[in-house]
Amino acid sequence: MNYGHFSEDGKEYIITNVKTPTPWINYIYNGEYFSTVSNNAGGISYIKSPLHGRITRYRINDVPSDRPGKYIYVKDEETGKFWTLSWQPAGADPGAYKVIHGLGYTAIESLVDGIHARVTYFVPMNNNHEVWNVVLTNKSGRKRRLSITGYVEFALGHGLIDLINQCDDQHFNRAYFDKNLNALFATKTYWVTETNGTQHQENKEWNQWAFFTSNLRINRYETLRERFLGFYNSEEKPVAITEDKFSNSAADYGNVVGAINVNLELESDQRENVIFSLGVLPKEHFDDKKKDIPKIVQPEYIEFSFKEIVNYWSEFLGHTKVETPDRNVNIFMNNWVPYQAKVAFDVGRVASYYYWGISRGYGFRDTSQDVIAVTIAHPEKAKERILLLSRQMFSDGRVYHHFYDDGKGELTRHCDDPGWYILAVTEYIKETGDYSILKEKVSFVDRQEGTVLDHLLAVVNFMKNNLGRHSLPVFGRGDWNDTLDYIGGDDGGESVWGAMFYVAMLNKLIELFQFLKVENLTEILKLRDEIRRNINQLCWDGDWFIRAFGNGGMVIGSNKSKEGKIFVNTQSWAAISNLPDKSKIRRALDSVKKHLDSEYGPKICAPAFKEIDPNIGLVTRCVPGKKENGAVFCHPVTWLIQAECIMRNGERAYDYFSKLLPNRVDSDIYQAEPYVYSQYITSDEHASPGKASHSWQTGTAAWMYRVFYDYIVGIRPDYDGLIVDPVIPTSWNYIRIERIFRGAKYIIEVENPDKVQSGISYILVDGKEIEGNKLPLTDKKICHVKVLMGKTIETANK
Ligand code: IFM
Repeated sequence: MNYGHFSEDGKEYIITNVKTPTPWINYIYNGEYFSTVSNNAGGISYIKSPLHGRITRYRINDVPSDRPGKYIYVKDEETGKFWTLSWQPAGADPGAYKVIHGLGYTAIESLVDGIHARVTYFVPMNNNHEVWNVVLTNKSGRKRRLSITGYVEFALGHGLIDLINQCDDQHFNRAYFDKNLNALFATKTYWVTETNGTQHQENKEWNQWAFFTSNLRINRYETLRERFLGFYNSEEKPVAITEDKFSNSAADYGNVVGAINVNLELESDQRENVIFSLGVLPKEHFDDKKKDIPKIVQPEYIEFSFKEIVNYWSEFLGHTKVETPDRNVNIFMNNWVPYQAKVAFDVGRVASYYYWGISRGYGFRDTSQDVIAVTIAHPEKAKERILLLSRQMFSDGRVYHHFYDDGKGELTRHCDDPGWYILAVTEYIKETGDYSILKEKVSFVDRQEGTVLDHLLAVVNFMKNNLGRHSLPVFGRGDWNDTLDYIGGDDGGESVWGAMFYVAMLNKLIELFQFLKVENLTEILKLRDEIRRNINQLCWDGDWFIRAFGNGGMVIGSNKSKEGKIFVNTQSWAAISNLPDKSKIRRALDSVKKHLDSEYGPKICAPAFKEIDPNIGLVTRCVPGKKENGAVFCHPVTWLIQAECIMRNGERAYDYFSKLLPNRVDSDIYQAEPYVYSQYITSDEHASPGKASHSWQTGTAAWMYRVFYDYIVGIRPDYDGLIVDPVIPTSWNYIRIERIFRGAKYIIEVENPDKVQSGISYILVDGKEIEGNKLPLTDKKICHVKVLMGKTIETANK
């Protein structure tokens, strides 16, 4: 069934059938204040951290799902009929609603009982609150008297404690209404700042006051959930609405809510603005700041802040633009993929409909990879994140596998984590030319002094000290694949992907050091060459590379294995790590096509594990066809696409790329949002193939963004210029790219009259032919580039 479509300009996804198979959400935030909003107005709000700064509740995995949220009830004072401005929880006919998810905002339109409404949810750039901007138009042909109620359920503080210790936590909740400020306030006089559930009772209070206000005079209010909903009721029929019962009293205990009620009369065809605003003020500045609350619900401010947020996204997205013959691709690559990548970076992958933001903090590996989503447009943010990552590293190169904003982290033994730091730093420098970051001082966890360069060298040291029997990386508690967590039992086997990854990251570091003419690279070169040699000599299985060595010579990912015979990552990274034997790489990638590709895209491994193997790990305990056990895991598909581009196979790269486009599969099968990538798509080894899950917070977006621009249209940064190296399907006769790089906008027009997949005949920069395929750095603001694809120049295969 069709639930929606992109707007003409691709900047909005318009949901025309709000009964979507799962909540289809969007993120509205300013970097400190975050809010998720689904097509039915469900979602959470938090300040800075979904764990420690939870403002509102969201009932996890409850029924009905996707509740509560940011609800607005409208009641006709004469007839008593009421409804919500989102279909859930108390909407009329779903056909009366339309949802527009935009870049930085969500709007819900409805026409119920002759009242047209458009409520736009967004978070202003510079104030920590969310706006629910309602425009109501009376289309009923008669005068109407309406009662309008905004409603939220508060959590107030630590999200996990709110779930597991509500019985005691509720004794610290307070809420009251301030008539002068026309605002309801709520807080908690107790705050747990430990990351996990704990018995430790801290001697402090939540550092925020939540507020909920409106631009119209609030006549009635409610502060307790049981009083608003009624005890055996839900948000569908709150007694406060059905029976017009608001207690207008404060709460000093219990499940605290914010329900604020305003009245509005509308003549026929009259249009009016009702603004609700939910936000927080730090307690430290509460007395000073609270007097400004009435200002942030004034229509002029709302209009100004909305423009600001729209401009923010347009500036971010303006750094890369593409026009290909495929409109759908253009929509994703100009808007939704970089948008998703930035959201994942900002949210730190911790909060979504699937991830509740209460269990794990930032992942070191995920966070490092997310850096590549922002180096182009917001390099200062990338740098900030690199420095944050640096502080999670020990002087021997080990890093916290995940960490929290309170400075706590967990040390695990994943073999890959520290290596991703090299990716983040080198990509940042390539993009910006900011070599000074290498000298930036930043402490290790266990040592005060250190520079970013010291951290990079510590990673090399970690790699050197983490080699096992075959001089390949000791697996530890996993590599990129978290579910290969018991390979080799507790001692850890060896990761072949990890070996390729080490080689790839060492290559990046060597490239940087050689560019900087650093002397004496012998040690690093020796380490890289040794691992590379071992991969070549020990890990080739005949048609592909094996995945791992376990205990007692056990091999994982071999043709001789009963299950999990072939894994995608050890084939794609053979290319990415630039192994010398190209025929093996070609053959390995052909094996992927043959054994892993499917209707829904290439699978992570096959056949999926059906028998539990405690010597391999969690992957074998997962149902076949889901997650790491043989699903189409989208993140590694981006590397496969990169690998095919490296091997000059534009057709195949594009085929994989197209298969993963989120709106390709019928939504009744796919179920997740069709405008963003999901972590995985259930594969044909499961009874419900094609079902996507864990949308939004996946590394797929950052990588797909970069692999598309860097390797398919092929414009990628290098230390001294911009490489031009498109690898495209033969059906693309033309591409136009705009790319901002080191202060200049490169407008690049690529023609492909001979229908080749790769190769360049000539490149003209501002009318002059250049040698090679690297656009030089320029002082100009705009640089016009013409590229004719063909077969003359041997393009740099980096
Ligand atoms: O690589 C991991 C990631 O860090 C978290 N999600 C699952 C991926 C694969 O196991």
